[in-house]
Amino acid sequence: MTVRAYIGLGSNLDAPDEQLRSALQAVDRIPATRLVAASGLYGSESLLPGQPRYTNAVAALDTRLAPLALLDALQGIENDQGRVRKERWGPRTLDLDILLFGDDVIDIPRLKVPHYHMHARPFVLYPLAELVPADFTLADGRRLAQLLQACPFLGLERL
Ligand code: PH2
Ligand code: MG
Ligand code: MG
Repeated sequence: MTVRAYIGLGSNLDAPDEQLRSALQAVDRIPATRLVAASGLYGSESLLPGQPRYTNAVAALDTRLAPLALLDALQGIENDQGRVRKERWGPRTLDLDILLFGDDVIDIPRLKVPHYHMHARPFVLYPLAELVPADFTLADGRRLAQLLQACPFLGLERL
């Protein structure tokens, strides 16, 4: 069974735009997984003050992996691209988050889908909106168009 998943990409260290471009190629090489589409790149301030600006994007992929197998593969790519885990929300060369996994709602310690904070993050919602129909609804029933209206804009810039 193939599932359409959406992942959020983010970087604010070591040439963020390049980090995202190589991550997209690496995602397409995950076994049993195909990169279907990628949004443009977006720039914005970090939610945490005093950190470098972020570049973000969203990708659609089709995968036959189970959610945790996909998560393992994404964390492998984060590690390959030099991710060092120190403080929570610290600056990072690459962050790959599973936003949506088909219609699954997942709530286990390692993985929450739909992604916990996506409804309030313009750097997730605007790129996602490039990839889905206007009437798109998240697995938990929330409509993307309504989330976009309620979301702060935070000076998001399409690069
Ligand atoms: N990710 C964070 C914290 N702050 N800010 C922006 N602009 N983009 C991010 O991806 C981001 C952030 C932790 O995941
Ligand atoms: Mg993450
Ligand atoms: Mg994140």
